[in-house]
Amino acid sequence: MRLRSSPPSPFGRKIKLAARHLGLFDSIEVLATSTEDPSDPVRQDNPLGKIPVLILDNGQTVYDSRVILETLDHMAGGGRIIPKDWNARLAALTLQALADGIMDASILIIYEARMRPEELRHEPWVERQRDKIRRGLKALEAAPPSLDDINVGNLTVACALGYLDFRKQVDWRKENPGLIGWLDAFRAKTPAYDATAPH
Ligand SMILES: N[C@@H](CCC(=O)N[C@@H](CS)C(=O)NCC(=O)O)C(=O)O
Repeated sequence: MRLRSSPPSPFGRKIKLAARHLGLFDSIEVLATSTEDPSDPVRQDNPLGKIPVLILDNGQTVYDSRVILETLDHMAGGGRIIPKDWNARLAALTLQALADGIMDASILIIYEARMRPEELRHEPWVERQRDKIRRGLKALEAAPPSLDDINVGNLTVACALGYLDFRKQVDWRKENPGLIGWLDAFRAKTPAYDATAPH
């Protein structure tokens, strides 16, 4: 299989982390991708021009990160990172949605600075995105996710915190110190976390 991604992408990291955790990473070739280059083939594989995209051995393209994680879980036998039990599944998928939302808001802050000319930047809109991140982190700090099993929920939370460490949209270590121990415990349990750090 081939994975279109880029080293800083937190959504791409979800896939690399899960693939390593599931023992599938050796069967994936990572293709360096630029979403900003109009000639990059990613736009043929995903009309939205977003990464990650997984290209299966039969040529089928799979996106977005949630669907790719579903695919990897299926390939690994099912029930490995997406619980089979309905209540546990709902909790893990909802947690993933929250952490994905934190990453979406974090990326929009970066794009505001990177894509928009300075005179068109709108600070209240950036602050609105920061508020989403802060509310999400507060909810996570109030009820840190279980680490009994690595699943799509807690691995996405770890990727979101890692992205904030990398780009520093908010200083979560200062504002949400209750999550520091949580991330340390996740890292200790999941060596693939450090191996997939953004750069
Ligand atoms: N919902 C998507 C979000 C993916 C996403 O936002 N990827 C970013 C890079 S981390 C991207 O491709 N941005 C380029 C663009 O929005 O044009 C997923 O879960 O895969």
